[in-house]
Amino acid sequence: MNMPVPTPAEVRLPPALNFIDGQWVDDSAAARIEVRDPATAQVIGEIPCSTPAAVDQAVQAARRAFDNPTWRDLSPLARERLIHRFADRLEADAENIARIESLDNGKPLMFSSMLDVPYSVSWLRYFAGWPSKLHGKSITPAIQGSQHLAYTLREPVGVVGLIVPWNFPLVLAVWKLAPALAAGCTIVLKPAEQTPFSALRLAQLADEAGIPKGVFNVVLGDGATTGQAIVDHPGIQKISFTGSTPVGKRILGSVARDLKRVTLELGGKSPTVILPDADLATAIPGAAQAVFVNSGQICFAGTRLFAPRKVFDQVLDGIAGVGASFKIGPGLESDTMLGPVISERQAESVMSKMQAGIKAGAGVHSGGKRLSRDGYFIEPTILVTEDAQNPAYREELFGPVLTATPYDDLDQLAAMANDSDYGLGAHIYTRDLSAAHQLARKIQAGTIWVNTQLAPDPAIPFGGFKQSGWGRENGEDVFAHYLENKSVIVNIGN
Ligand code: TXE
Repeated sequence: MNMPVPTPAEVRLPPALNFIDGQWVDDSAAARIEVRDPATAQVIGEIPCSTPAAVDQAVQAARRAFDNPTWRDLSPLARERLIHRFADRLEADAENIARIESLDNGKPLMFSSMLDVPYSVSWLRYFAGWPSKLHGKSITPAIQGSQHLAYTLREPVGVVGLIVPWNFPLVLAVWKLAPALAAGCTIVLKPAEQTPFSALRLAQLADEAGIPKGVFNVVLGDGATTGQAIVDHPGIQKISFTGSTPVGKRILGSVARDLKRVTLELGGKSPTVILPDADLATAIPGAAQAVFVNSGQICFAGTRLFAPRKVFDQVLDGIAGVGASFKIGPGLESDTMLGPVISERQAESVMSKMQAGIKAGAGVHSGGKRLSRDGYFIEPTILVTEDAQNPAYREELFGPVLTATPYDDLDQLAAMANDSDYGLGAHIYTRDLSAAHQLARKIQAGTIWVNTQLAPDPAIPFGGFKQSGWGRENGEDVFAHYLENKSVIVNIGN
């Protein structure tokens, strides 16, 4: 598909400053971080590595906004209207913000404009419907019975710290802030230092939509200084983090100090399981998309493939063929299907983990190379191993790399799929509905996709088993993390 694409210089980036209390604010005490276009490695901006003082300024603004009657006492329907207006603004800005996302992250403009932005609008619209449906309950007390009237109130937790990674900078910011706004919380959001710009544009759009000043603040910076200052700030009541498992564990240790509420959406090593009866015309492109889209930088990417030995070569050749058909290039180039990975550090990490897997005995079916051009491009790659201890089989590579394993025994499949520290997602391909449901019950993962892939939805809970995280995003379940339940008990007896 041909679509008009701008040059990097034609993309209109928002100011590279913090957005606090509805104002652009610099942090003059902060060191600077360069932001690079991953397709060329050229510097496209410089952001502050905000200090704890700047984080405190944002937290104070968010607290004032939380206590302000213009936000606190907004009726549910008025809150809904405001979030819809925010969605309208985002929709109207779709082309601009998709360009920002593709320049900053490197992802194909086709995807940012057809997936990331429309998905983000849908998330806002879905959560815009919730404020008028968030009710407490009336409860008959078990001991006092009708002598006591008891009911629950659902109250926003307060100021929330939202920490977002670089693989879906816009989508993941909206996954977090849409339910936070619906619940009535106020926000300090830190985008990843590699991809700060779409979150800044989002804050501008929220302000234009009439979200009161101080409700949605963005603070720029790295993890160690700025992210940690958010996690440690006593004025923040809840942290929602998406990122690596080691940082998630570290955050858990930090929030223990003041028992902040926390949700963690961490790494994955999700299986794609092809059953012997599967329609390979569906399974092969599905498995390829599950691992190669977004250059493999998806937490629930299908990175471990299990296919029957009888059709193993056919499946692998098919997946490699789909990978080879994806045009590799900068996100801002027409027809690009596979962009770069996010950074030099990430490219080196993917390549060294791939090499470790090969050194430990994995065969290279296809790909395996970094492209010799500017930017951070890696070929779609398939490694083959039957050794579940191979590092490429066990570790999250977060690049366009599939580890494939043939199987003979159907009864071993669930155990093979579950042989991982992670449990974020799984894909099953089969025509046998009963086999699909049985396997879905046995696989330890937060989301199971059957005969489809990469299809998150705002109404469907998402999160991980095991070391893939704590808590659920999306759907009604997410409100457990943004609302406190308060019980009121009244003696109405004589
Ligand atoms: O992640 P980090 P990195 C995985 C993936 C990838 C690896 C490393 O395997 O290869 O992590 O990526 C902020 N307190 N995922 O190093 O460091 C940081 O500034 C508070 C999976 O980039 O976890 C950024 O905003 N915040 C994943 C965010 O955390 C801290 C998406 C993610 O960065 C912090 C990204 C701290 N101490 C990477 N340290 C997914 N689940 O989708 C860092 N941050």
